[in-house]
Amino acid sequence: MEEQTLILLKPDAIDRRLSGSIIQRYEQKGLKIAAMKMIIVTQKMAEKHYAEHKDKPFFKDLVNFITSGPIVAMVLQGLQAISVAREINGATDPKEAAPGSIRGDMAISKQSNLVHASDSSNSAKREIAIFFKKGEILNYKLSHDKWFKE
Ligand code: 3AN
Repeated sequence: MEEQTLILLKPDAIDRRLSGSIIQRYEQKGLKIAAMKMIIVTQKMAEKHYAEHKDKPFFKDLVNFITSGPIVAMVLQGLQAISVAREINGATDPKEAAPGSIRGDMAISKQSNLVHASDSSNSAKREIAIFFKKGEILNYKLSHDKWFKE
């Protein structure tokens, strides 16, 4: 099934000049960029995005980190995009993330783990709406799309 998912390249990804290498991994797998922009996340957006973690001890650090510098937000689209993007990212704790995943290859700290990807279809809908207006998500075909079947 075609899905859309929200991806964030967190401030450490930009700071370490890794955005190109990270985006390449999603693209080369076969996910399509439906929307993309660079922004500085406001406190309000961060608290909304991480609402499910608001009672966790690391919530304040999480919000401080994601608002600490520019990020790249993207909507990626494709077959099973939600689970595929999370596989590409690797486990939340980069020390446990499989080699070959973004976190497995490029990160070591749980806080500074480079990327975010929505964890379910409900989260994807909710999170995409925090970062993008409807008109910013483009509906277009790539020449190979018609051959992409489950
Ligand atoms: P994921 O990003 O893999 O979906 P979540 O949703 O469990 O992980 O956690 C959201 C973010 O919170 C993670 N990306 C990570 O940066 C941070 N985080 C999760 N657990 C911890 C922790 N124990 N200590 C510090 N930061 C954490």
